[in-house]
Amino acid sequence: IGSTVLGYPRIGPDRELKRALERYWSSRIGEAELRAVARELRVQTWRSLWDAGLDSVPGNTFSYYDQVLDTAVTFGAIPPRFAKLGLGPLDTYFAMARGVASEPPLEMTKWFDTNYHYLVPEIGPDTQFSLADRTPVEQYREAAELGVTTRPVLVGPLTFLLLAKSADGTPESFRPLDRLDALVDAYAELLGELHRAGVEWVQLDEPAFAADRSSAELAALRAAYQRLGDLAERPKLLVAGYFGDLGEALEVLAASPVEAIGADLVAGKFTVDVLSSVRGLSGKTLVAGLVDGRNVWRTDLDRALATAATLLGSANEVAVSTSCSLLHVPYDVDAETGIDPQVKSWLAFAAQKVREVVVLGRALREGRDAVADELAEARAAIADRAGADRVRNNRVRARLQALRPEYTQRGEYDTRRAAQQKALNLPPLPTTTIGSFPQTTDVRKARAAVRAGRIDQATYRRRMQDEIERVIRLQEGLGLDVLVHGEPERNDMVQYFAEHLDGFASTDNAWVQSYGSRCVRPPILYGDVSRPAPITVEWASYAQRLTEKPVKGMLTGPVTILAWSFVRDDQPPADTAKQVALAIRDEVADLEAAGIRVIQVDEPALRELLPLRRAEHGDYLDWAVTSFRLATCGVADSTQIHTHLCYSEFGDVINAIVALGADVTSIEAARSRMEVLDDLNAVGFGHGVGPGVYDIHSPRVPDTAEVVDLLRAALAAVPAERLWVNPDCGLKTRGYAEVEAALQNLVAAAAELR
Ligand code: THG
Ligand code: ZN
Repeated sequence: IGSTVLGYPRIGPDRELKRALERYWSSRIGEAELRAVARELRVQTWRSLWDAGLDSVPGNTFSYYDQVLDTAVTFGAIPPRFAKLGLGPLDTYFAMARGVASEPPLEMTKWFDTNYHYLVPEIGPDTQFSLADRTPVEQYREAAELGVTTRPVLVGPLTFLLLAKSADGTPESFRPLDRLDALVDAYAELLGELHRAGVEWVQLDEPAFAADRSSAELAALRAAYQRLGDLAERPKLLVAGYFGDLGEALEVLAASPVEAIGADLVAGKFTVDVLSSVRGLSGKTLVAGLVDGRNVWRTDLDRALATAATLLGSANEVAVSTSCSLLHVPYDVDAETGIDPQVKSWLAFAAQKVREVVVLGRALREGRDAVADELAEARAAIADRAGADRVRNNRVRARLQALRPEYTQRGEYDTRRAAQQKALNLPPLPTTTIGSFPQTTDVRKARAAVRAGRIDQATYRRRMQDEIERVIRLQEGLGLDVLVHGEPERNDMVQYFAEHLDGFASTDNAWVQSYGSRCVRPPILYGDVSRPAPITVEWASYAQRLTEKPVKGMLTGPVTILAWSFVRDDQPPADTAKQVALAIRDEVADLEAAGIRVIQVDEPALRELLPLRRAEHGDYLDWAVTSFRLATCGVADSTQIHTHLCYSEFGDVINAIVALGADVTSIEAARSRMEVLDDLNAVGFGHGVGPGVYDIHSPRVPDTAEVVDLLRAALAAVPAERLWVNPDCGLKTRGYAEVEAALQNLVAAAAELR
């Protein structure tokens, strides 16, 4: 295999695929035009990987929406509710991804602990697996015609079934994994066709084994790869497990007939140490994931080579690769013109990482002298970063050293409650919103104009103030109790803070696919974090001056800021989180001093960063909770701290939610009929709670009776003194018409129950 990468971005260096998809969905272009854009992106990717000098180029890495959905379609796992629509193949595919008027889409959820989201296959006892689509074979041929030999990449059968859910109406005891034999038959058929098409290597991705797995699941892994390995006519198999240590699965794979194993040596902290003692590996190729596929830093090539050297005896061949697919990083550092040149020189995006892999491969094969210049350049960049002034801020470090236990302690909840009630004088069942109001075209235009220098700061400030005033008057008119300023000045809840904190760099073109056609531009957290000046105080106090009602200050929490950024790899994330927490703590203190009596610190990503291995949960939750408390515990008893969490399935973090200690926690609950309240009760949660009473992810307006109904359900679990009334998330992506109607009904429902 030599040198390779496990996968590549596909949205396009300029988000060409995003634009083509959105034009296709709105009928502005036809299928042929969309397919032409897709083909051009594939051709570009193959050419650039081939020209860069990779020994093995991954194939089938393109997807119109999602690779898990592709796998479902390849093997015919199309739920009957989509098959019966009678659409062509491409529109059936998009119906599964996005839904149609009559059918909701497949559920979407996070791809392991990344910021990518996949579509959850629905598998039942009757799902008929077959080789229903031959895209992997066709794309192999397409690349071959251009003179590029590719290694088709597929989601492996175990990971596919472990990520799937049971189709509605299947027996309680049914698990998608029960269908492994039937699915493996279909994989066997595909491997046969690929072999006949001339494919030498196929890559099967099994990241599901970087998480804790039962012995039954490990046995299933063994059986499946024995079965595929025993096929008489097949390509050679590379099984790649990434996002952590494979643990026992590594031994299972090493004992199987597959020819190569991909191991993540970046996220897999123990893998290097165990590789030499794994039996069965000596006859195989080890695809060593030495270049971080999930972060944006240049690789320390000397260290990577030293690691590779220790592996040489453990396998028949040591190939060099990325730790995982490069899907999770942006395309090209060279597309950034706004980043400080010094910081820029420390970065490697997908294109640069491909070159690093090639250099490592040549160093291993031809010796270091063959790539002496490249190694020297990398060494200089690594040294420059390690010694750079801009990375270290001694004041921040001293502050972190001097943390005392009382920084994360507050008064007793009952005392706080009484003080807050006195300060705020809220009615029972207080009503509020999560923070953001719809972003109008005017607001977006004003933000773009000030960035481009077309309007000056004073004009921009007046436009934002007008918008804030409009939103405050709207909330007063609706009769809400705790108001918000609406966040017109913010693009994204993480990007906004990153732009105002030292230690972060913002990018212009560094887009990463989040799901389907949607992308994010994570900021780059490169140095010690500090807050040069107050960030939100001006907006919040302007809003507060407009009204007698309390206005809630709105901040993003340290864990979420880390989760949605590229973070530094030169210190533990716990230290980085605490630095961010101190910056937020200062902002909280300034808001309080400016007369803001309710402050919300959002942590929608608390669940997202949870490690894949249970053994690591404790450590993570410990620093996550400490960081949140560090940010929020510096206030008087009379200041009310809120937090917002975006999901309702938080079984693994429920104790941490209690430990955050916020006075009021708003959570998603409408879709689960308030069941989360019972879960919170079960762990002794006794603070204020605002279970979302309507789902903002849909344009539907709930009527008053429906909200009353949900609130009655909530009152069965939570006493009226602790219950808040709010939607289940921010309103940024909605339109004013539906938001006004929904909030009117929400306020009416609270009034009725009062
Ligand atoms: N902010 C950040 N990261 C996130 C989320 C966020 N990661 C997880 C989750 N939320 C992902 N969800 C979305 C939802 C919408 C979009 C992206 C991720 C989206 N993006 C615009 C697009 O692709 O057109 C671009 C937005 C922009 O211009 O900045 O709609 O909330 N940081
Ligand atoms: Zn939310």
